[in-house]
Amino acid sequence: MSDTLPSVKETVFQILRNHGVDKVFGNPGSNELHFLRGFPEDFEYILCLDEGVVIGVADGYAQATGQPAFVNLHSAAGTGNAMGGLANARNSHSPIVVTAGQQARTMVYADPMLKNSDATMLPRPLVKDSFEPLSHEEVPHSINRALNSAMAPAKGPVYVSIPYDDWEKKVSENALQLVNRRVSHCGAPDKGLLERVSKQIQVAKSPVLILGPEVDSERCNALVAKLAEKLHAPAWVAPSAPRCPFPTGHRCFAGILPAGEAALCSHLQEHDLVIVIGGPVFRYHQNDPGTLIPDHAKLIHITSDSDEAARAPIGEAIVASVKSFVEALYDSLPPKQTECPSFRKEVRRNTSDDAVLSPETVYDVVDDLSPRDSIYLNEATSTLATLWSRVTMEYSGSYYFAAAGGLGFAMPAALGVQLASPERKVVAFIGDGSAHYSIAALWTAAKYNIPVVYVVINNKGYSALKWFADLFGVDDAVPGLTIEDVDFVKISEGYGVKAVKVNSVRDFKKHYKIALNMDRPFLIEVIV
Ligand code: TZD
Repeated sequence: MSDTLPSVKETVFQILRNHGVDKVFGNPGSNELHFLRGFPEDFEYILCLDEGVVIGVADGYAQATGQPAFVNLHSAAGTGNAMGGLANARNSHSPIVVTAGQQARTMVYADPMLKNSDATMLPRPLVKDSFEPLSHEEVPHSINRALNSAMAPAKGPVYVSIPYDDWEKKVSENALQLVNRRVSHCGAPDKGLLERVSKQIQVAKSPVLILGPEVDSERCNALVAKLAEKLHAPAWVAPSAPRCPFPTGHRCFAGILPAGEAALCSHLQEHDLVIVIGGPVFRYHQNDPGTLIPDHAKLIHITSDSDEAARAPIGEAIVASVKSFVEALYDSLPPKQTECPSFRKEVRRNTSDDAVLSPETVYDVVDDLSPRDSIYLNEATSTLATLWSRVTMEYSGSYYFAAAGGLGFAMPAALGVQLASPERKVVAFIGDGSAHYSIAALWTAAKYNIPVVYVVINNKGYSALKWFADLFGVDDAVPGLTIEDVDFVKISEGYGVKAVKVNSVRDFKKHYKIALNMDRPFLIEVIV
């Protein structure tokens, strides 16, 4: 019987097929070659030249599809290089299964080269869970468990370390049960709870919505826009936003909240009820001590993340499927008889050919020229607020930003997002500082011909840190904030991605138009 049983590897690929996985994002080493031998034809291996790039591409892919991305890294060293990316993936609730090759079971006693010591400890606390199977029999179980755990709310990365002499061994008959398992998640809102929350909202004089990334990952953007309209409530994007949960051209769009206690609270003064949907309460960045919400206001928090609910410092939290709960809530609310006011703030624009080339003009030109369903990633860190106030994002999955603030996300993640959404144009804004953390993503863009438009906004240094230095009142003689003499056109072309440098609005318009119509990656270095 055992002759007819499949190997660990065959069983694992069957489990992956059952979960809709058909890509492996990786960077190989000696511990992974047994896994890669005889790589199945219905899978694609996407080679990235650095593990930070691997995780970034997988993160973009997992977020844009909402499905698991499968990663294969090299032992402890590869995992180490991936840690910054894992911090982002954990915070963006990206369902990634990260596997890493372990040395052979028969040799680990000798502490050989490329042994991953304490493998399950290494990626913690940046993964939801981590396993190292105790026998080859347990490998398919661990992969199945990792896939299901990564997809369980709140989603997130899970790590599995696999000794390389396990792959060709036979599994037992019981392991075959794993290849067509399915785990589904659902939850109907509790009627009594819904009625109570609905009443609380109906008696509020001036409710306000604050929307987090889960609204976008659950594709509820249009639903929360209808909710804002029904409530006549302004809709703010929660601070430190990794995604765009609300159509920015909508009349209820109020903007993005600042990431400090006092500054955030100052925008809520007129409101007696704060409704936070699909995100933490709140993800601050600047240390700006103050009251959390106005004294006269109450807070209701709707999230699928029980940990997010547990650690919130204020208000009533409801742990539920955001989509089901908000749908039911919307239906429970009566319509108003008057017209919904507008909360949008218009900005002044000048995109004439001879205007000053600045982040503002770059985003205005981009907004004028890009297809309405374009997808943006931003890692030109001093321009985050500028993008939010100037670029229209109407659809779900229109924006991605490093959820833990770890640079090196956007350049590779743009590739994963583009692989997941070939029908939409993906544009990544990268600062001349951020570009270096995952620059090798350009090779993967060229190799697999992934037609992302990279716009490198070159202001010769770390502008966002200069802003922080001002905020902290630290001496402006802080070292290490300036970068000069880097030529991104040469670097990009060295990796195989055509590139151009522009110094004027006229040239930016010309090349951006060309880039939008290209079917291969392109990089525009904008000198501001
Ligand atoms: N290292 C990593 C991995 N993540 C970080 N967030 C930082 C360092 C610190 N950092 C920031 O938070 S913003 C920033 C740094 C170095 C400056 C990025 O410069 P840029 O963009 O050129 O990309 P701006 O627009 O000039 O700020």
